[in-house]
Amino acid sequence: MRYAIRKAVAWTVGIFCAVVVFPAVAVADNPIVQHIYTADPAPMVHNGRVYLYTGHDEDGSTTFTMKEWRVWSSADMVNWTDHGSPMSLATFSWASTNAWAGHTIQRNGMFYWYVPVTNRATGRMAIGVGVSNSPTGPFRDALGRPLVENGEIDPAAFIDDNGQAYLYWGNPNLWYVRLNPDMISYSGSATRIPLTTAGFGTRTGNPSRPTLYEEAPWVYKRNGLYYNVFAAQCCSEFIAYSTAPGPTGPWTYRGTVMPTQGRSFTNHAGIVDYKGSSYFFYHNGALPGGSGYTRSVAVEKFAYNADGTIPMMTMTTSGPPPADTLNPYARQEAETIAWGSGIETEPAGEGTMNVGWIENGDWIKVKAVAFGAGAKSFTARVASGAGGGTVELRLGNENGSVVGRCAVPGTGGWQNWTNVSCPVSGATGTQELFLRFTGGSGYLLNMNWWQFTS
Ligand code: FUB
Repeated sequence: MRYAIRKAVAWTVGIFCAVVVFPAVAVADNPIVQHIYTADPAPMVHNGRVYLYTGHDEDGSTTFTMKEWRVWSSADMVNWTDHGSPMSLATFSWASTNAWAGHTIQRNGMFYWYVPVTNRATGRMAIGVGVSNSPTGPFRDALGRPLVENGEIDPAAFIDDNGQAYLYWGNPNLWYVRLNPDMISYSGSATRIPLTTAGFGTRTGNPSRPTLYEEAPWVYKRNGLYYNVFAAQCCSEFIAYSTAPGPTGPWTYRGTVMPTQGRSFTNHAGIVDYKGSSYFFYHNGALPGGSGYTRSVAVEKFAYNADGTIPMMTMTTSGPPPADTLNPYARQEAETIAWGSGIETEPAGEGTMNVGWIENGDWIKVKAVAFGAGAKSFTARVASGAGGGTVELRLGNENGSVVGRCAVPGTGGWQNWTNVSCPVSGATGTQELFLRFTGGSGYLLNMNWWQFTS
């Protein structure tokens, strides 16, 4: 996957150079993550950050091979921090396979992550719930058994203004239960939402499924109106939505949010408001090797129409503009990335994640870096079980002007961390910063975090 992505980036740059004759080109920022395949986005805003919960399509997956879930976060919608995998099939002792599309919600300082998995004992899909006191986990199995089980998938939780919480899920049906305030039990029984064509649109050519509703409900409330954004029709899916005056309906079909597009035959929606704008998350097969089973999460910024309807959106490779700037004078995780070429990540021995498997020519782009009057020096937390290398600090693109060069020595181990520093000159204003790694052959170094001084 690393080789393929690096080749694709080189191809992109080559094409741009040929067409617009610019020597330097900023690559696209969708999909959000480049070093692994991600699917089934579930964004959540908490304490000024967007947390993004995703599935993980394994490299080479040909049939939804998914073993873990992943967490990412951002303060600006363009640079995303990799928080690794705080929940996997192993979290649920009763689950066997299929770490599919989940949803995380916060209540009373706790975070509840509802996920569909196969129940080993029954062989059916069931909904489990992970719980943590942190949005980035680790999550533990709240119940030691499924919360609900009826062979259907794709849970989405919603807490109404009066405190009543609901869990929606389903394919081929659409179900809900009323969750209790503890969020891990419910009152009453699972109720089926009537799938009428007035409520969910008309599907042709499939008499057993007369409405467009397929799976992946995403339910929220805005200005007193309840929205259910869902994956429609199969296959390929598109994203559609319905609205209702209450959390359980009656629903009215409102049309398409995102038409069928891209190389994935599924799609999966998540919507949040953040720093004054609205954002629509989805997935496609946009990375090299991408397909319906090797998907990638992407995001678009949008504005509701004045009447509350959602405008139709198409997939872009550019993604949204930065919602904020990034402060280079605060410590930044190396795994906070707008676009990574050739790199991978792993849990760092001293905490958080680190960037690793760095080879000559690999690079990381960080967007909207607010240097202001100018940076004077750069410090990075690095390790190398080989001979080390150089971190080049470039502006604008990976071949852009060099404002600093930091030599990294061998440290005797890939998790033997040390700080290296170097002077910086010419880094002013708000820039796209590229950390470009150079050196000999093989893996050069790992990086845990970096920070400039002014
Ligand atoms: O990722 C596995 C399944 O594909 C999800 O549960 C569905 O929503 C579809 O995206």
